[in-house]
Amino acid sequence: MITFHSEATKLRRAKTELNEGLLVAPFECPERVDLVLDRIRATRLGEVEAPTQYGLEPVLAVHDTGYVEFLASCWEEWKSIGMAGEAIPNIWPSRSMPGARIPEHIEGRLGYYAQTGETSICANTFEAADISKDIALSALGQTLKSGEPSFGLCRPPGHHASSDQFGGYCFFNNAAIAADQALKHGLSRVAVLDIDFHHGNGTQEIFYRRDDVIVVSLHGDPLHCFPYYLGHADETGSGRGEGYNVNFPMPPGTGYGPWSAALDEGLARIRHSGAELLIVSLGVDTFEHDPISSFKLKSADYPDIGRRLAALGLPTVFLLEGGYAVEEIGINVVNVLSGFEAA
Ligand code: SP5
Ligand code: ZN
Repeated sequence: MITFHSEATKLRRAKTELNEGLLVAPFECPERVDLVLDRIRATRLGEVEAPTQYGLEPVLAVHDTGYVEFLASCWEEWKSIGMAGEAIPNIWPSRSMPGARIPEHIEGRLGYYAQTGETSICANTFEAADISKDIALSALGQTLKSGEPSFGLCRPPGHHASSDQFGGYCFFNNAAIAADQALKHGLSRVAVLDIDFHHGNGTQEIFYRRDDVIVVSLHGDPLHCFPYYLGHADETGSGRGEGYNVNFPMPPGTGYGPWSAALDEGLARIRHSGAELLIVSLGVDTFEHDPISSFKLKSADYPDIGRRLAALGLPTVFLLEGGYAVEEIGINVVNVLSGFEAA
């Protein structure tokens, strides 16, 4: 399987994440990329190629223009007024002050375009997000051309990013951008299967009213798990999108037995949807020792995930999302990919 990778994803090197009331070193760090890449090379999974540049048009097809302009200029503006640390949002248009107008001050704009407070914007955040989406589109291009599976070693991840908000370490929604471009290349239906521990709220929001992309997500129950406010089973899509959003929330502590049963149900939904391409939002923060998540999957479970995905028989693009348990992230990601190839 060909992997698409760029060292430029490591240009974003945030120093701070708000976690448990403290500013800590971010879980979503550049070293994650090296751990996955090292394992790809050690196992000889396949070639590693540089991405092609696709520009901003595919981004603007799923994200709001004001949001993209904000991401492009946020860090320079934040610095220019002498802010001491990284750009960390601390106020939002919340339920009691929904405020339709976009503020001019960068602090107000930062909150307007933010979902969450743990993710800071620092130097090269926009550049890394831009490369991450190029990696996703390069993987898509390869799979559309060859019919063979491909892997985009995306960083930063994408699935929490909605049409006009960043959060959960995500800025551009790589899977959504790829799904949308696949349709523009002539496919009539695409499936996004999100197996990251966290609900893919951004992907859900982007496609909620559409029937050309079926979005299936397996995740920690939002009553107990980040992102808390979206991802329930009764969110099934709206308008012509009704029936094309499928959520499988599961309680903290869920192990591979019930998780893989939900996976099979999700795969059946994708099969019946008539999707012609599968995009997998591949997070491995379902791992038992992940530092911020609470499922109990073991490294030995991941090849079986790959085998089950392969049984769908669709052209498949894997895009990296979360997974934070250092060492094992490489093993678990490559276990999925090699399980897929061995099937
Ligand atoms: C792409 C992705 O996986 N993003 C996840 C972002 C989650 N960020 C906030 C997590 C808060 C978890 N708090 C639980 C603390 C357990 N010690
Ligand atoms: Zn996650």
